[in-house]
Amino acid sequence: MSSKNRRKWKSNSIPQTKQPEEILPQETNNNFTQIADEEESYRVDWLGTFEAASDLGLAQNKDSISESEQKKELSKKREQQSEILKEPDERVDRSLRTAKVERVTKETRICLELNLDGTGEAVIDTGIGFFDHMLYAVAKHGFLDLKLKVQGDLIVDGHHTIEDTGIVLGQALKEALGEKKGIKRYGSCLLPMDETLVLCAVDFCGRPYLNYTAEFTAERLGYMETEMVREFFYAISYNAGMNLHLKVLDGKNNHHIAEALFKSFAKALDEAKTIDPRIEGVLSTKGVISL
Ligand SMILES: [Mn+2]
Repeated sequence: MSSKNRRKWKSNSIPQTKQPEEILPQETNNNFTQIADEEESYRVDWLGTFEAASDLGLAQNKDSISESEQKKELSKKREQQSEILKEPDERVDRSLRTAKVERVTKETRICLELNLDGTGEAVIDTGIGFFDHMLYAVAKHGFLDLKLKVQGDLIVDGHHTIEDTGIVLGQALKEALGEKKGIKRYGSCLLPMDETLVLCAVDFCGRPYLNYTAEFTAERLGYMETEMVREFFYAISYNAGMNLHLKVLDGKNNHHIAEALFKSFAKALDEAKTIDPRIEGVLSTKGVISL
């Protein structure tokens, strides 16, 4: 667009001083004769651009044979690359990063099997429906294979069942991660769920820490007390030896808030546990992440 036309365009796009009826043409037919010279040159300017574009299209058609050959070559290369990526990395043996933890107390009896390099396949039965719903979300979005059976003293309440499940899942995470060689170590996620927005950041640094900011207006969700969400994450962070930050930035619906907390945790966890082939040994200037 020429500078003259740009000025014209600019002045036309600020119509505050004119009433709509003054701007709109009285007739809707394409009466070009009513258009001022300046407007005409503007149209011609753009027509020229369209012509140039179609010329380009014709030129591309002339080279269509070599272009299709190029495309073929590119898709062949991509295929080769995906074959290479299918080859198992020696550090990502999918049967290696697993753990099985059994824990029996007078309050709970827990059996948990975990595979960090899973597909999200899970069989979960804690006796608390809403808690199961949350843990299925963690397995799915964290790409964890999880088998979990909990028999807790639900006759008292859900406290021991949820807290002890957090302890066992934390222990399993720690065991499955082992020396943490090659893992990204840090992970974070900003997870939306309708009106709710939750931030989660984790570091598998070996040091336990929980920073949790969430408020619920409901006392319970199904048979799960909302105050137990914090207890669960506290137990995980202390038993896995991880920094865990969870912050509800926005939210109204209690179900959304809880679910977004668990899902953001799953996503952050998935990132942190992922093996990055660029990392030799552990990702730490100390050369070791405390266990
Ligand atoms: Mn839900």
